[in-house]
Amino acid sequence: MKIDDLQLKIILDSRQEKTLEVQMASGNYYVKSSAPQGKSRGEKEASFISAEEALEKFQNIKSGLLKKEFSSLKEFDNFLIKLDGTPNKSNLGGNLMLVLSMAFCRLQAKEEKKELYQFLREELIHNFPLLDPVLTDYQPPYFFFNVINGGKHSPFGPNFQEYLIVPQTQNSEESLNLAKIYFAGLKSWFLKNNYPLSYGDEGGLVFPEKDDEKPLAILKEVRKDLLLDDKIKFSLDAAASTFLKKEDDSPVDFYLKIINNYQLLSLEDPFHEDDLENFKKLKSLIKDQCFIIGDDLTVTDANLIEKAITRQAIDGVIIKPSQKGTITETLEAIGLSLKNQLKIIVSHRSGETMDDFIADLSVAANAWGLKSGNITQKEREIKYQRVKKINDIASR
Ligand code: 2PG
Ligand code: MG
Repeated sequence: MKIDDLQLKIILDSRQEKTLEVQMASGNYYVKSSAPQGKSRGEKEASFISAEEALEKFQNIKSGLLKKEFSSLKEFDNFLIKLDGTPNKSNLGGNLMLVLSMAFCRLQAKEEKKELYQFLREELIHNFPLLDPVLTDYQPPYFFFNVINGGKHSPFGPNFQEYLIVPQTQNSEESLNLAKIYFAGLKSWFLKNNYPLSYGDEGGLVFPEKDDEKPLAILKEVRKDLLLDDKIKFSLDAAASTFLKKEDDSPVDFYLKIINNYQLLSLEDPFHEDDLENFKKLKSLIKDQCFIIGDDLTVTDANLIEKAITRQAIDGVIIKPSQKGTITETLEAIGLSLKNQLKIIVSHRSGETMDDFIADLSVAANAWGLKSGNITQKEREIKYQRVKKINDIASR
């Protein structure tokens, strides 16, 4: 494929911070992609450069990209990786490389007259032929809605970053309806108990007290009042690197208590990202009672995921293209995870845009989950809605 036109501009994300949008055209086709940005970033994520710096870098590489003919996504991404020439993408910036890589996928899918999720599924199978017999149908992900924001995503409150509800249905419409009903119930509880309604970065409520367990007790009470005990489960992203050091005493017993008391479905990043030993310890103590998920621990990197698998430290991984910087490498991380029967949760970032690429990615990978914040923000709801639309297309 030959790119005929390529533009980069600065737009604002859901936090009103500057981020990147690429416009790419080939023949009759034209696409747009934009980059999300995280606040609780893993140490080993691809580098991130400022929007202004990205504009400058872009001007240097633009003519090279317009001159060349690319036969595949892999060739395009490898070209970018070579141009960057660093192990962590600190030259071109993971965010600049990602918008280009996502736009190329969208354009190639259009050229091949495929939906984006179909194109991504085929890329995955092409690179991992072993997955061909596994990825035969489309199974929509469970939605992980963030209803209380803490940690770095909130001005004050608990250390834990995300209190999530997971409706126990893969029917997107039903899941969205349950989220609406539940969140209305949670807001009523806040008002009744004289807590103000204010919102964190991902559209969930801010809980004003520095207490990690109380939000879970509230979630449980609301669920019971709404008679939804058998329809909704809870998950947690502790994002522990933001408040625990590797050498700190690890709160294993506290986690055992809350996993048990609230029957948590999954627990993401319970320890510091360098503390693989405690991931392993907790996992061995809880068996399959609750799934342990790596995010800052694994940063969508095939090597780090492999290491965590070897040490039996995780049951699943968060997949965020923005942690890695190209879609080819993101698909490598997904392929390896699927091959090893890890659960996959495809995830947004705390600073989001109207790009719904991750929805297609979650369907392409038959991901177990899609984590896209709360439906109170349009940048987050659009991803859940896209999965719903894909289900309609796929079932036609
Ligand atoms: C996370 C993410 C998204 P951030 O830790 O899972 O929820 O947060 O984008 O701020 O890194
Ligand atoms: Mg996380």
